[in-house]
Formats: sequence, structure tokens, C-alpha cells
Amino acid sequence: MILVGQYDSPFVRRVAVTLHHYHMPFERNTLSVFSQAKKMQKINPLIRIPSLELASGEILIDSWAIIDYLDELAGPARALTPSHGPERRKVLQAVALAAGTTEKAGAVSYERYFHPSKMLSREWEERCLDQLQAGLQQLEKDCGTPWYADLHMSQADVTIGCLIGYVKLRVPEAFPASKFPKLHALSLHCEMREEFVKSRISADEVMPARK
Ligand SMILES: N[C@@H](CCC(=O)N[C@@H](CS)C(=O)NCC(=O)O)C(=O)O
Repeated sequence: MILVGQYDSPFVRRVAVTLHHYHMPFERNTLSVFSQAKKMQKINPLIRIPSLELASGEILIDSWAIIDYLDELAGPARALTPSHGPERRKVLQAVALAAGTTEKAGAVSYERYFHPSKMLSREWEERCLDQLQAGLQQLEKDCGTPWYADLHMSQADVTIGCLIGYVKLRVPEAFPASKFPKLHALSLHCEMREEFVKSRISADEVMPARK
């Protein structure tokens, strides 16, 4: 399997953490979604990451669909998302909230990256920052210990861990640790684990500088 995308994408990173957690070997293609868009479009017509190229040649796109496939390969006893019942709903709802919050952090980051400061839409930026805060606050309120939803690590923890890592990198002012003590502790807990350490962003995996 080849995972396409760089680890400064929290969506790529949650797939990488999941692969490492399941001890599934994979190679990487660290094409840039921005500076190598033409090559990227041959893999995913939407020019988005992550994608996962399978040995059969099939290409899976979108972290939700990729993780669904990995969970199936891992089997229900090992899957990071419970197979049924209230436990499954709880984890999936947490993942939906964390992924939506990640999208809002991404929207702020893109707005700031693609527009010179004078041309930012302050209205859009404010809206996204408010949505980002609301998502973080809800996650903080619902967060359990030692893990978000259970005594064991689940896909909720993987996705939240990647979200917090991304917010700290791209919109750091949105995450004062004192305001989100449970999420901060969860993030540290995640980042110490082997699957997170193996999926850390390297210095050359960042968005290209603006010209
Ligand atoms: N729903 C998608 C979201 C993926 C996503 O937003 N990827 C970003 C990088 S973090 C991307 O490809 N951005 C480039 C673009 O959308 O043009 C998933 O879960 O994989």
C-alpha cells in the first residue's frame, strides 16, 4: 500500500496513525497537494489528500473511506471503531465532530495562506474561527479519560490527536492549553504513542512558502 500525502495534513496523518496502529506495512508518496497539483490529479481528480494506492492498483480516496477499508482488514476485534451499538455511534459522532473541526481549522489556514492580509475575508475568517472554537469546546466537554470515549484508544482519539496537532501548528492562538485541559492532556497522551511518533511531520512536509 502507498499512502499519498504529507503529514502536515491531519487527514493524511490520521490514516498513517491508523496504519501504524494496525502494524500494516505501507510506503509513502509525499507529493505536495499544492506545488505538485498536476501529478496529484492523476491520483485523485479532486487534487486532495489522502489517497491510498492498493497493491491491486485500486486507489481509495478520503480518510473516512480509507479508514473504513483498514478497519475491515484489521477485523472487528482490532478495529479502532467499534463494530456496532452505542459505542460505535459515540466514536463515529466524535470523529465527525473532530473531522468537521479540523476542516474549519483548515479553512482558516487556507484563507490566510491564499490571500494577502489586506484581502482576507474577515467575515469568513471570523465565522470559521467561531466554528473551530465551538467544535473544540464541545470536544473538551465530552472528553473522557484516559481516552475520549473508552478505556482504550479509538478512532476518536486518533482523529482528535491529529486535529490538536494541526491546530497547534496552523492556528495556535485558537488552542490555549489552559482553556482545553482535557484535550491538551489527550493530545500529549497521543503524541507519546509509537503510532503518532512514527507519523510526525518532518521539516520538509509543510505547505510551500508563498511567492
Ligand atoms: N474529507 C477529506 C478531507 C481531506 C482534506 O481536506 N485534505 C486537504 C489537506 S488537509 C486537501 O487535500 N486540501 C487541498 C484541497 O482541498 O484543494 C478526508 O477526510 O480525507
